[in-house]
Amino acid sequence: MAMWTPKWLCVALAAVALGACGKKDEAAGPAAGGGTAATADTGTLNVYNWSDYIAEDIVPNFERERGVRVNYGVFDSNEVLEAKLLAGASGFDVVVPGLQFLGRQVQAGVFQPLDKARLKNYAGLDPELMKRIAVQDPGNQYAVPYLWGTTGIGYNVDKLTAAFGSTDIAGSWDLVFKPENLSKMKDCGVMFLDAPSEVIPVVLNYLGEDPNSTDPAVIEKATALLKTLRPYIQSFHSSQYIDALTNGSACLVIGWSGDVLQARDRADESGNGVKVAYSIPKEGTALFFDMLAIPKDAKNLDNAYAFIDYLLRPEVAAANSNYVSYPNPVPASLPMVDEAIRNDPTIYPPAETAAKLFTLAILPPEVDRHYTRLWTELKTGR
Ligand code: N2P
Repeated sequence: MAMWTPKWLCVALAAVALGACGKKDEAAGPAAGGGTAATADTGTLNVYNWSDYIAEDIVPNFERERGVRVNYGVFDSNEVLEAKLLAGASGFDVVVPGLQFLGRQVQAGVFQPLDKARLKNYAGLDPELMKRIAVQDPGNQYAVPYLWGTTGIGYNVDKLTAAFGSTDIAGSWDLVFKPENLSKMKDCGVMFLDAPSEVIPVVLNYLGEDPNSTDPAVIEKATALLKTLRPYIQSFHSSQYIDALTNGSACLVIGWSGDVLQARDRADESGNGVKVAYSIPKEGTALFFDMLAIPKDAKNLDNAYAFIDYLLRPEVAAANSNYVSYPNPVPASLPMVDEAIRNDPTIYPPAETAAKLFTLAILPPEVDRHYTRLWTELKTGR
């Protein structure tokens, strides 16, 4: 099997669990039993996934092949998904939390263990990646990876050049986190992800702190900095920035890699002359893994497994990566992934960039509450 998982992934995940890389996965046990009882699927499947996160023909193709109707809902934040899952009876059969959120939701009893015997494409998942993911989902019991990526800077090439003479400054978080720089972009539209769970760690990392610190005094250093930037931030939103970058109504965002690249592609295709680019700043940033999981009370288990298995087919995974510009976890898909994507260092970061990427840790509830309070204060300008 072609090994595509770069060594740096080990470095990134080792940041949250030292020693996990390169060792036998001691936490891995036998495949978890997900219950083999017959299910009474209703001929439907209820999927709740991130917006702008699937190639447009995947769901219709699956519906045709399987003869089911898919109710496909979208969200744009882990926080929103988590609120629904923790409230219970979500009605979803397949959901896609970020790994660190999944870890906490597993502890809260939200998911059923996956019966890997029902996923014939499970063996095609990259074993190195799975070992690394097992740091937060021991034994890979509850989820399989869907897609992954980074949190970085999206920008309008011409507006940035007009303000700074070149786009070089996009190589550093200084562009966003120094008020004197951000203020120069205010008039053309600055948007931040509405995701405290990612933006706060990214700021802490920029400040030279542990991005996963649980120390309230350390965490408040990040929000103190963010408050100095607040006058220059037009809005906080985790999906509208794609359109805003595309049509030129935003010129600088903290956003997710594939989303910014989709904006770039949409602008190119529209011929509107807007040039969008994405940067992974040199100080490093967060690496995320979004995970496919089945809630405990899912009603359409057979369809849920069939859908997850479908997504793991190499040709489907490749089509997905080609469309959304996020890497997938199926090595056999790689030859079918467009060269422009495979060779894009902002999608598949080279080792020196990757060494600076960090993984987000599972936050204890009290830290999460602190994040939420600080974030509300920031957004409301208190
Ligand atoms: C898709 C964003 C998914 C990446 N629009 C964040 N987990």
